[in-house]
Amino acid sequence: MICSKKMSEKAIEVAHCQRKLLGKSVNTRSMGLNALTPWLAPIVWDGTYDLSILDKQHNNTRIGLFVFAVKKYIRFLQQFLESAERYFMVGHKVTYYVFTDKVDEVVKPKIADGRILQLHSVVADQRWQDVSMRRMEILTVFTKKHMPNEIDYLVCADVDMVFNDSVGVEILGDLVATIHPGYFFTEPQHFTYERRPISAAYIPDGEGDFYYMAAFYGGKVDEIYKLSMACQNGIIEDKKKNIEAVWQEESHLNRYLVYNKPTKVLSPEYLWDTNVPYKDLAKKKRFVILKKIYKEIRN
Ligand code: 4GW
Ligand code: MN
Repeated sequence: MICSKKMSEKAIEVAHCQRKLLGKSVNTRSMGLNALTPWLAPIVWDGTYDLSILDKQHNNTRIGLFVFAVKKYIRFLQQFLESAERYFMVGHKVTYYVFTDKVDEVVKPKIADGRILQLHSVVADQRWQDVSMRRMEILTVFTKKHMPNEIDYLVCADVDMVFNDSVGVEILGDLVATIHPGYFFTEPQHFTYERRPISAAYIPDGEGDFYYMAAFYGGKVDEIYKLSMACQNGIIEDKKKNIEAVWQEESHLNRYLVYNKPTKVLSPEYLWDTNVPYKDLAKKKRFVILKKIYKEIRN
């Protein structure tokens, strides 16, 4: 017992060193390779936690998975849900909150006991930027009205993704965000934050820790309420000025997270892009970005 515990500790150290070496070999920033942020939030990597302990702690936890599948993106939904049944919070109480303009066209997957699929109708905005940003508005409504009675934690995801390995309760925390796989080794001055002071999403040079991707984040329901309110208010302020942040709601999310530090950060294992050159960085590719053929998804 003692021996195997020692060995697993060693494995964490070795994996950590390997990541650090990889970072050095490409001569770039290595902050995200740590297992802790400078404000002492864990950065979740495979091997840094014991799921059997966490599963027991979350025995009664109810988890929501929020996703939009509007217009042509409905094509991704079936595979998304089927892969979530295989890998997302297996054994826990899960409610899927699916928003679509085509409720009748949804192919319902076989869902395990203790899991619920909620289908909700949402308007189909004309501009894709508005479809993507609409998610913040819907979040402000649902995290206030319905979700507080239904779930404890909410996880928000893009639909053009597939679960490819386990994603469990190790990702739960008050406020959780995932490092963008494309900006993993990037110095903060090169992050694609919104840099125009006129925008509500503005982040001045010298501020900010990570570039987070809006395709996977979550937290306690009341924390996501606060986050979505802040982002939605920023989006409205910008619209009044006839401007739009460079990466829409992702820019507002990043701004929020500079001043409201996440309590847990997910490594790129949780947002894996097969285009990323450092393949060895993540042993588990848990939630993978699908390659899109733009002429198939443009509305
Ligand atoms: C370009 O033609 C489009 S359409 C860009 C986004 C579109 C879109 C996005 C859409 O038509 N319907 C939709 O439901 N969405 C939702 O917004 C969906 O959940 C999607 O995953 C999310 C963000 O859009 P995206 O995945 O295309 O963004 P990136 O490229 O940053 O992953
Ligand atoms: Mn996406």
